[in-house]
Formats: sequence, structure tokens, C-alpha cells
Amino acid sequence: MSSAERCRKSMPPPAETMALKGGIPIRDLHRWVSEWKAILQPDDVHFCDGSEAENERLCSLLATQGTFRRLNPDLRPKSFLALSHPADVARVEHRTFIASRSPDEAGPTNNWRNPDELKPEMLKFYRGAMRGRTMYVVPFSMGPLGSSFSRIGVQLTDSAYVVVNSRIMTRMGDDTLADQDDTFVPCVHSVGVPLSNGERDVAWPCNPDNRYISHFPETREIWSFGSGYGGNALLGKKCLALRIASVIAREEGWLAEHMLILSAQAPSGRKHYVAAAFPSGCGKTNMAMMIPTLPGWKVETLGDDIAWLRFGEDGRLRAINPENGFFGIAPGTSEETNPNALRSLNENCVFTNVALTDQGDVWWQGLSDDPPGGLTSWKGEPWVSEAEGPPAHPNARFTAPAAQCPSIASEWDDPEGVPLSAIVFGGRRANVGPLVTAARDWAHGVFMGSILSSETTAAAVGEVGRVRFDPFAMRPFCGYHMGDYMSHWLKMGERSDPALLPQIFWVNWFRRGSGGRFLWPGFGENSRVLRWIIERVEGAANAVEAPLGYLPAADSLDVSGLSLPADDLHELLQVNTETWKEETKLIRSHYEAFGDRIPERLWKELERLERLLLD
Ligand code: SAT
Ligand code: MN
Repeated sequence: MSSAERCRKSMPPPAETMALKGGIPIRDLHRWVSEWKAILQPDDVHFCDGSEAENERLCSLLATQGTFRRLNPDLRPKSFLALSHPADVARVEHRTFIASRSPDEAGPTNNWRNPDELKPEMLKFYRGAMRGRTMYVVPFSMGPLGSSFSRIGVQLTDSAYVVVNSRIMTRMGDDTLADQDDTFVPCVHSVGVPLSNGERDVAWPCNPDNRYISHFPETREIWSFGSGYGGNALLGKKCLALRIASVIAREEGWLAEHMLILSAQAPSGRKHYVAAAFPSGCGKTNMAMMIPTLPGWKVETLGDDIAWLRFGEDGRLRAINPENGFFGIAPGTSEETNPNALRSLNENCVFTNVALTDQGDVWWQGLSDDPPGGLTSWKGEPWVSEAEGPPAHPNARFTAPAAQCPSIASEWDDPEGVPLSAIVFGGRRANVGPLVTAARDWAHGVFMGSILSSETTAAAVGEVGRVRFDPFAMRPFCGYHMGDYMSHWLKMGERSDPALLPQIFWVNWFRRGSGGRFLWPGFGENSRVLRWIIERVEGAANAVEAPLGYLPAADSLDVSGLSLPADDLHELLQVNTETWKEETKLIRSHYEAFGDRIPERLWKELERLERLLLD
């Protein structure tokens, strides 16, 4: 039975389910699709079932259209390369909108639009936007099917590339619509390039002059137009699982976070789960798949980008990864930095904006020391030298099924989630911040999250390397007022016994010394920091109190076997009072931007830090 037929046969859901979950009842799916069909005017409508056969058909279609290039099946079976339009290579934060009733709801970190204006404005673009194209109806689940954590979405899209990627990144298929009592988050996406009769399509259709990534939190709607790339177009990811989910989470008392999830097992056999928030392009995927250099330690992967956290009946904060795959940054991924990611890419993958070798395989900066001869760049041109720019775009991505990762934890898709022992916040700061600091308590940890800052990366369009405050690494992804989000974090800490809450830490792998070199080796050596974190949770690691929190005592961070100069270690493990006095001035103005929405408790934490820095 097709999903459409199933819809027609369904029973209406109880009203309270709808009110709680929001969105549209699944029984109304067909009506919603018809309404949009009338607006978008596609030539065809295809309900995706998520099957392997359907996927193969779409990949062949994309190859025929020139969007996909089939990679050499001997080297990279069932894998494809797509090269985007050069103006459609990353998230577009300046064209990302939160359209809530009042600007106050969206807050200063979001671009607010009045929904009553934005909708008519976008409808003008949507009208007839799918002419000459097929409209795919893509049902998906964020989170394991049947888990109480999970949410259903249905995306309409005219991009087969988006369908193929969504099948890797989400649980996609008509089995997600089986529970007719459930609701779905309606997601509408068009690349914004209608085709007139007989007009030939381009390899990467997009409409860069008219991009909109719009969210309507009150009605749980997502409308995207003009981009085919990543978080702009795979609407289950940042749009649903973070921006819309953060709003739902506030109402329902849970957290939707930009976090990886890993498990760390000590030589004793004890296992702990850790979630860690870093901005895009700061190494979440590498950390999630880390191979510890410390003997006897084992790390397994549960997620690399998004975590949904809620309290279990036992009072512990439990996490699931709502995604089904990894949309990771390719450049810099290598045998040295992330062998588990490389192994995940052996087959069944989509690569976007990497370079092509003359063997029909992929290449990117860092994969080998020197670029092989005969490369074709992400711009589709022969690559001869750096003069043409890098062979792969700095935000080039791989889309890989999570289950293919050699370090994937067997419990990664447990519908109950895993109980967290620690939450880590990290940014990319060359000059500020010790390697690791433990918060005094939950509220102090929330303070640490709220003052997270980072140098911007190529994951979003704009200047790279500019320092900005990125609270909880959620600045581009929080669907409501950031000050209210901070209050919500504080309130979450009051919902359970403090002894059961995960402990909160702050890390910075990216400190630089003279000549710009990194002070800390990073990657697998981060297991040393992870070990300190776990031992701290277990009450075993020694710490010294500093203005910022607890730092590892001189002998408590295991640096055995590392050729780390004593001066560097000293630099990494201290809070430079002068630098931090300057930083607190910036934190003050960061807070002031949120007006009276910064909770009193966080102002108190800031005042305490200022006072401690004077002592
Ligand atoms: O393009 S995405 O938003 O999906 C990736 C990222 O920026 O984290
Ligand atoms: Mn991300």
C-alpha cells in the first residue's frame, strides 16, 4: 500500500497528541501535498518509499542529468560525486529567518521576519517553482522509529540530490507514516528554478539571488527556497532537528543541541557517555570518532552533530542522535586525523565539492601529503596548482551512513537513548581559554555554554576566522530568543537531583603559540582530556580552582609519552588574568545584547568571574 493510500484510510488522531507535538496530523498528509502541488505546479509527484530500488533509480537519474558522477565502482562502490554551483556551497545565515509572531520571540541572534509578510513574499517565488520538475514527497523520522524521542517530518522537494542525501541522513521511507495518530513537521523545499517546456536542466540548479531558509516555529513549518546545499536543503537536519526542535523542546521540557555523542570506556571497563557541543567546522566528527592514544581506552561513536536530551525516569539526562548519517567536512579528514571517518566512506556515499582523481575516485586537502596528478577540482576544471584555489572546496562534504562507521556503538540507535555523564562545550580560540576546565555546578556550566565563542569557519557563508560568541554552539541554530534558551538550560538543571546531572566542562583544542603553531596536538591525544573529564566525573581527578572553574592539577592530566614542552603545558593549563579581564568586557557586551532576557543567575556568574579575576 502506498503512503497516500494509507493516509486516506487513516483515523483522526486524538487532539492532545496534536497539541503536544505540533505540526500536521499524518492523516492530513495527502491534503497538504495537494495544496502545495497546486502552488508549486510540478509536472509529476513521487511519494518516496525509501527503498533501495528507488534510491538506485534516483542515483541513475542524477547521473544522467550530470548532477552525479558515479565514482569508480572498484574503488568506491555505489558512491557519487556532486559539484555544486559555486555560489551554493554552505549554509546562508544571512538568509535564514525565524518568522515568529514578535521579533522578541526570535531574539537578537536570529533574522526575524513577520510570518504574515514572509509567507506571501515566498509564495510569489513558490508559485510555479516546480514547473518542468518532479516533486518528491519525502517522509522521514528524526530519531529511531518508534522512540518517544523521535519526530516525523515530510519534505517536499524538487531535488533528487536532496532525496538521496536525506535517505542517508534520516530514517526515510513510508514506514515512518505508519502511526496515523502522529503528526509531522511540514518542510517545503524548492531549488527555485522552474523549467519551461523542453528546457534543459543544469547540473546544480539553484537560485542564489533569492534564497530563503525560513522557519515558522509557532506552526512548526519550514520553507526553504533557492539553495540545494546541506543544511539549507536537507531540512531534517539544522532546520527541523535544531531550530524547530529547540522550540518544541522548550515547550516540552527537553533540549535539542548541536552536539556529538560518544562513549568512552576506561581500561577498568567502565563506560561513560559524553555529549559535546562545538560550532560547525571545529572537529565534532573527529572527536566523535577519535581513536584514543591512551592505552586501554576505547571510544565509540553515537553521533557527530545533533543530540536530543531528555530526562529518563531514573532522573538521568539521556541522549539520542536524531540523525542516521554523517554530513562531515571532507578536507582535513585523513588516516592520521580520522581513520574511522575514512573507513565510513568506503561505499554508499555521496561526496559534494571534493576533487576527482583520474582513477574516478575522490581527493581533498589533507587526504595525502601531496595532491595526486590529474585532479579535477570542485569547480569541474583540471587542477594544476594552488593558483586556481584548493582542489576541494573548504566546506566540501561527505554524506555517509552512520552504520558504516567502524567505531559506531551498538547502542547508537537505542530508542531509550544513553545516560550522559558529561557535557562538554568547546570553541576555536587561538588566544583564550585553557585546554579544559570543569564547571563548579550546573548553573556555572550553563554560564560556560553561554559565553562560548569561536572563530568562524567555512561551514557558513561569510568571513572565516572572525571571533564571535556562539552560545552552546547554537547561535545559528536556536529557533527562539537566546536569552530564553539560557533560562531553559538553567531550568533543566532544576528538574533532577544535582547528583544525577551530567557534569559540565569547557575545552579548547585550538590554542596557538608563537608562529601560530597549535599548542596541543589534538585528535587522538584529546583522549587525555577525555580521561581527565571521566576521572573528574568519577571523583578521582585532582583539580585546582581557578577563576574560570576547576583546572587539572599539575600531575592529573596524563601527558606521558607526549613531547609537549613544559612551557606549552603551562600555557595550556592556566587562566591568563589579563586576557580574561579583556574577555569579560566582551562577555558583558555579549550579554547586554540580550537585554533583560539574560537570567539573573548568569549575570551573577559573570560578576563572580570578574571578582575572582581581580583577586
Ligand atoms: O550544512 S550543514 O548545516 O548541514 C553543516 C553544518 O554547518 O554543521
Ligand atoms: Mn553542525
